[in-house]
Amino acid sequence: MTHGTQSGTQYQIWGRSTAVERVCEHHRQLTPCTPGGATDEGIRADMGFVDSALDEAGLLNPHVREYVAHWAEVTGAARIEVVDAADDARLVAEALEAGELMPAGEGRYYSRSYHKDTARSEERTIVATNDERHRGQYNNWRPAAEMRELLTSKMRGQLAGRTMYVVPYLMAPQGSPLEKYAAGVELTDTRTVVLHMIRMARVGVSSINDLAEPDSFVRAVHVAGDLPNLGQGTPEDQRYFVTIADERTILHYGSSYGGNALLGKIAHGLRQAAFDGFASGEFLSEQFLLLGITDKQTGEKHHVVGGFPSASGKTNLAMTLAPDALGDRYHVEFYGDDIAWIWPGEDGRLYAFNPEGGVFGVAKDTNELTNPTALHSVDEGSGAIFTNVAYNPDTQEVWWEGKTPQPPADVTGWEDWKGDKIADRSESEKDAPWAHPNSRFTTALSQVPNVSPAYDDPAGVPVDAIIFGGRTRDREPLVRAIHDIAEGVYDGLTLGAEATFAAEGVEGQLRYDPMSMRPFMSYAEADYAAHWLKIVGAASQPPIFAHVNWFQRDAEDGHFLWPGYRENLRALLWLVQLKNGEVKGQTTPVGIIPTREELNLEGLEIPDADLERILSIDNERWQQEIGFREEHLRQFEGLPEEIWEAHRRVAAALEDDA
Ligand code: OXD
Ligand code: MN
Repeated sequence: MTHGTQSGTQYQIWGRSTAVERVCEHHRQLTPCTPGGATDEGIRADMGFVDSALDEAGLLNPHVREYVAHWAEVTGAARIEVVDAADDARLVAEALEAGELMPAGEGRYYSRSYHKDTARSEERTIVATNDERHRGQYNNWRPAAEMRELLTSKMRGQLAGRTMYVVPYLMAPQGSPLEKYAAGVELTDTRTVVLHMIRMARVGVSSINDLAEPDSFVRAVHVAGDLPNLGQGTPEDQRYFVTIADERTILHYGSSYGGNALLGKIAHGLRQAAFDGFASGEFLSEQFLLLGITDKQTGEKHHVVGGFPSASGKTNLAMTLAPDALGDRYHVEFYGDDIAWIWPGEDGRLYAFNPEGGVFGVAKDTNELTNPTALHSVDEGSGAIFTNVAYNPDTQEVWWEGKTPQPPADVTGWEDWKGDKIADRSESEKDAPWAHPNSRFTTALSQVPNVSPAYDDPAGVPVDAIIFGGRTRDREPLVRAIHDIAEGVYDGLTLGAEATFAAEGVEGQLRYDPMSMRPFMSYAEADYAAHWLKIVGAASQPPIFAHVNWFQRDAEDGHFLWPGYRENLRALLWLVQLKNGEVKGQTTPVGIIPTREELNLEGLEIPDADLERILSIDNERWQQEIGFREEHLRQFEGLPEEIWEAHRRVAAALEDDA
């Protein structure tokens, strides 16, 4: 493997690309076959074009070859192109030429998705297996055979006359102990999906040629379909996003956006990997950030992983810098903002790495205050791709809500995320957002200014703390730490965020999102809880657990009681000190919280009353919460007794303390 630089971006280079067309030999012409132009026998005879493409690319793995040939035949692809990260510049040039990308300054690009294809769709996402015991509350379980047949019929013939890109990838640093779960081959009909995969994974044939178990790779097929005619969100919705977990096959039909289409990320990196981790008993795959904190005075380094439901600040925390006042002493390093694979190491500690190669971050509200690191990771020359933000083709600038307090004053040239001119908006349209709320930036990890030099280390890093953080306007203190493993896992299972509007739920009740994995659960929640107990329990030096909350508000005027953003590091520093036995904290029924004196507030002004509130426990609200939790956990039949015991211990401690 070598490294190459394109427009200032470093990509890992694994090999060469190749494209070979299906040639209609029975017509003796060197043109791609057209739909309906050949008999079945003719098509089969013509499948030699697949072999030629794979030969030319040096793709030797016989199982991969068979898989590619199978889906080339099903989809009727006219042309096969095997992709390597080194193809990026050429593919970008082709996408610019085709209008799929537009330039957004030097070495940066802009794209729009179909306007009804802008987010993951949880209702259309299914985990299928051959065993109904995998049915859970959240995974929309269906039988494997039924889904394979349905998806095959949807994909049949869809690539007639078109290219099928073959994207071999690795969701792990090369050489990691979990490599056997990391290899995959995405087949896709969409060039911008290929460009995203190059940024989000390690792409090239060497990732699948030299597998210790050559048949151990994820088969991931993506067909976008006819986007304007898929009935998105209607009773006739045609979209299906299916992971057949026990066959390690992913079949996604009907989208070209984000996790629906970049199959290495969520479908493989989370759903499939979570299932593999459970089935093998070897690891956890979680929607977690991963960061490192170095104390420059002592040289000690600690690593934190953590799960946060959407809109609870996960990416901002993952990419945080130390607050200015503490910057001389502490350095924070970024490893990952969305996925961590976690396993027990031989030394008795838990280890983790980020399986992704890039960041697919939400653009909205990203600015110099909330996340300067993210902003600089998409600087000119970064190779970043923006999707569905606002765009000015005259100046090649991009903008999204919250990038600056106000949108550009001079609207000349500006277009909203759908491509409509801002200047042409009618009075009733003028307050509509310029960017889609789920607009994104995609950039390689290597572009993040404070990325750890060890981000690509296959050995991973030892985990000192596992944190969960929701968005809760009252009740949850700034940080509460939990030493007991079962209580920690129980806390993760009861993680949630407040419904955004009271109308979405009962006031003060959370939308529970266990471990922030609700949309990615691939097997039954009771087994998931047991697997967590097993993996963390296997560590003789387990990490400390904690729950954090940056979002408590004043009951009267609603102001946030804690300033958030970079200041959040102060809560993590206290947690690390607690783990190291340097502070004791105060014990409460729901965990250990810092005393005022223990929290490092150097350089931070915060009113006494606010501090008091975020460092105390509201027993009455907690007792109400215990009732909600009980209802939530009851859905999971067969939940391990340790989890129920933890629940009863916390409930009894609250009663005693009332
Ligand atoms: C998500 C993502 O949808 O990370 O959670 O893209
Ligand atoms: Mn995510």
